[in-house]
Amino acid sequence: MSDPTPYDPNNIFARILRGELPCTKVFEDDHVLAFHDINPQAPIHILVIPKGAYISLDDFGTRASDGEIGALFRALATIARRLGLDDTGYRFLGNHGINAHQEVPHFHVHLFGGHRLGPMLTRKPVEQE
Ligand code: DGP
Repeated sequence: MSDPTPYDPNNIFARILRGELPCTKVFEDDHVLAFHDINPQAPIHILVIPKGAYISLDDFGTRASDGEIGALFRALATIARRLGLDDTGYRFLGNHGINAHQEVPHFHVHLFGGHRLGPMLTRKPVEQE
């Protein structure tokens, strides 16, 4: 499913990018900003976002330049290494749309680490969905 609505320039991450809201920054380059999640779900929980206005991976993967896409993946690996997670292991995850419960409509990748992360997904019977 494509992103149904236009990019909202007043979403929380857009406001963080403009410096209107604070964040605890861990990484920044020309294309990427990364900061601690406000509600961490692991000892280390970082949000890695493009500086461009993209709603989700669907939008990013369609419209972003190769440079922006490459920068995001390189930043993920760089941040994980800087935080020492390359030794102990980590997980990166992105949500798109309703089924994945995406809350903030600016594309972001979650980076989790710092302890054993458990199974990738909780299994649930189809009839409960
Ligand atoms: P998602 O469900 O994938 O859209 O995740 C959104 C994440 O954003 C969620 O883990 C909480 C985080 N978050 C929401 N508001 C803020 C904020 O103002 N600051 C920071 N640092 N994180 C936020």
